[in-house]
Amino acid sequence: MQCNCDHLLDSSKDHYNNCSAVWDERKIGYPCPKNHDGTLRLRNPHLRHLERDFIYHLGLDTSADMSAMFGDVKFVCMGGTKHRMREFALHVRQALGLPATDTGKLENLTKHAQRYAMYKVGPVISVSHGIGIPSMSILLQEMFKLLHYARAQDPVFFRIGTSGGLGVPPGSVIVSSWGLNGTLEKSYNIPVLGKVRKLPSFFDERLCREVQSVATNEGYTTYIGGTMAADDFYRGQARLDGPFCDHTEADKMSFLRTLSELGVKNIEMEATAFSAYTREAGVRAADVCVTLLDRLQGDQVTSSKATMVEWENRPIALVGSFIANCCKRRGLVNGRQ
Ligand code: R2B
Ligand code: URA
Repeated sequence: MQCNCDHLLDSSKDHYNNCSAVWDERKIGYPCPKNHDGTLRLRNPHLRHLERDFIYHLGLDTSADMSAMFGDVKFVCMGGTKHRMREFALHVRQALGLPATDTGKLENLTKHAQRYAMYKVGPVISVSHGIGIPSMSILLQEMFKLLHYARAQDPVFFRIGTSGGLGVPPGSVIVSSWGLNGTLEKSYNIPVLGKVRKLPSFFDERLCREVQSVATNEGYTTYIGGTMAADDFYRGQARLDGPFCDHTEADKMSFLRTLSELGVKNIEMEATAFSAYTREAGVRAADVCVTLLDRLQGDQVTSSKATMVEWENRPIALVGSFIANCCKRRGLVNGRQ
């Protein structure tokens, strides 16, 4: 098989994980789902029988001209809140030097669906995913379908978010190398037809390094490290400040130290499913989160609004400048809007 890496930043000679040349070596168990032209092949034969596919939570269906609407998409950036993803879209519009629409407003493309907010600026989609794996993974799967129907080539996915840090100063940025679930496995475990399926939860190493390489790190550090994805903010993250708590401070500290020894740098609520599903789809992805506190020092998020805004801008700026660098290198800045 020939290498079909598209060398986003040329930071190293390693292949991306979804390169056809290395896919089989990685013994994933099924052929590379990426076509040679970089479009996504979905591994679901049932989809062929659908005359029209309703992508319910996005309020779109395949009677629309998906290629005209989304065929030029190269980057999809997801994050928890509608507000943050609107800010990200505005940031990217400026970073890519794209003109504003006549009204200056960004159109939410999910229209009547109301669940998520999705914006498109040039070759970039910015879309909110809510909190936690179920909400994020529905959106992620619908984005795969949308980009498949649109025949978008080699799309790269990002998640920008917040997290609790482990032994790093608050305001640090973590690019996740893998996701760890609540029972300390590097997998996303999902029950299917009454049986638990375990999907490995690793991110693309080369993409992680490329993202870290564009960090300016002005006054803070950008680390690459493991990320625990919990299914809860309180007990599930060993907090002592939830409405229910049946563990002691010593239990909490011992658990957090174990995580730290395993290489976990932060705790959030999506990394396992995000890495596992993007890997299964043959899509490269990076999870970039700022830490709002050091969990070895406490549980409550107490920073001021101004500090929080400044910290939340760090993943926006980092992913924004990664995308701007890639677009510049490839002369991609005059995409449709
Ligand atoms: C980080 O922050 C959210 C919970 O406050 C959740 O989406 C996450 O991963
Ligand atoms: N988000 C989380 O999931 N955990 C934190 O501690 C902070 C933000």
